[in-house]
Amino acid sequence: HAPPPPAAGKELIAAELAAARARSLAYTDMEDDLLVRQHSPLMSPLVWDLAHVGNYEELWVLRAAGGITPLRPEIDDIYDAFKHPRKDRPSLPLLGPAEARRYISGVRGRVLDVLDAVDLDDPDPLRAGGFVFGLVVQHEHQHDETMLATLQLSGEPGLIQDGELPAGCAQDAGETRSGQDEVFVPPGPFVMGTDALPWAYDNERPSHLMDLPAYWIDRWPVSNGDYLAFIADGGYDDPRWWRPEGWEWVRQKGIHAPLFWTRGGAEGGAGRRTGSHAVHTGNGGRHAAGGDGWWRRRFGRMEPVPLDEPVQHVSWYEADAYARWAGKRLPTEAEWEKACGGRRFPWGDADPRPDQANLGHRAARPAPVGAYPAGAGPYGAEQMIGDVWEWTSSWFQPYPGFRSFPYPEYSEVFFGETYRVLRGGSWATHSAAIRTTFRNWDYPIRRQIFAGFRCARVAG
Ligand code: AVJ
Ligand code: FE
Repeated sequence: HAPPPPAAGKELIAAELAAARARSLAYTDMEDDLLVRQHSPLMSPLVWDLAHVGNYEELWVLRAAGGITPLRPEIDDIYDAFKHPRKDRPSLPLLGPAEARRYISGVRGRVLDVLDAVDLDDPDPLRAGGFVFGLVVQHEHQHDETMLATLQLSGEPGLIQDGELPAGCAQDAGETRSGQDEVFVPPGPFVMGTDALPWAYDNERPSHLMDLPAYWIDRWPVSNGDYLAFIADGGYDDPRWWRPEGWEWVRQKGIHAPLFWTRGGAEGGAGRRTGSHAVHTGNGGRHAAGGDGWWRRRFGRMEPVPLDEPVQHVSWYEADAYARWAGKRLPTEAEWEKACGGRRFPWGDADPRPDQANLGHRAARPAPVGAYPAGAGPYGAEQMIGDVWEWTSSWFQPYPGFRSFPYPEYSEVFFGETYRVLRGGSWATHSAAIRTTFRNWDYPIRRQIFAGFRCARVAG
């Protein structure tokens, strides 16, 4: 198995804490009304996420690791995700935006004092290798990605900066890939999960041997162009491709395309339906090949669907149906992980370079399919990390020998046949919160997350 990267030093930890906080503050730099409003019953008001990340730091770094007397124990209940479902959070006595910012910055000052004083070689598992700091850094980035999904759902324009993909992104503008290429993964065992990565979550442990038969896996995520072929072929109207419960769901909800897509162009239904929120823009000519009559709303702006991007905002049911239509199936999470070669990242253990993966919200969208040949894994699969989360066929279940740490509500209470596993991170995922062993999960009907998929099939 790959050697562990050196345990994070204090300067690196402080820089990661600062980067996560800069991001949370940037995503909440808007009028109070937009922060306290609930944009969707699926999501918290943004001001809940903001204070929740501070409360989580207070619980884990200050109280659990630092032994510090509680600062604001009376607000613990409000920010306990298990006590109040998201739809109920607007009616809680939440800290207002200014108070939330003051609270989290006060907590953060003390967190830096704990970091100063801590011994990173302390065998206590909360402190060893800076685990508890990794816990809160990753937690904040996960909530930052959730905040982005909330802002995308809101339809509000002008709140999210749309940067350019870096020059390292290899695909020339306008080139469109059609169809799918596959890579072969030979039979044999591989080490799934990790014991070595210091910031890995309990659900990634322990590492264990998995022996898989040979299989093919798509070289790239399924693109919008690929997905349009499924739509054009009547994929949403043919029960042959769907799980019974998925079929019932698309019928009942009238679903016929990914979330945020609409047919009929700038003057069509989309603009009217989103009312004053819709601002029709071009996209710098980059997506001249896009459209096919389909438009999408992205952070409050309408644009033609770019055919060359990985499809996103599809549910597990849609991914599963597409795969069956294509004569394939979704990969298991073991197949997905083995295709990355048993390393921290598909290319090795080094941090992602800008020419290897689209991570960390450089641009507010996935990069075109084929943009990252330098990020390929040992079997040739590309864009495993970044761009879009990838649905797998697997339920979120514990690995053999799983032990809950540091608390059962991170992973353990979600195990079972309720949530499907997603892998690889999206354009909105920070590099500190992703690796080939990282496991995300959600309900199979969820579409607001930045999720797409690739297909696989058995060899022979
Ligand atoms: C791992 C993304 C499913 O957001 O529900 C945040 C992460 N856990 N706070 C979620 C999480 C506690 C979790 N996911
Ligand atoms: Fe949380």
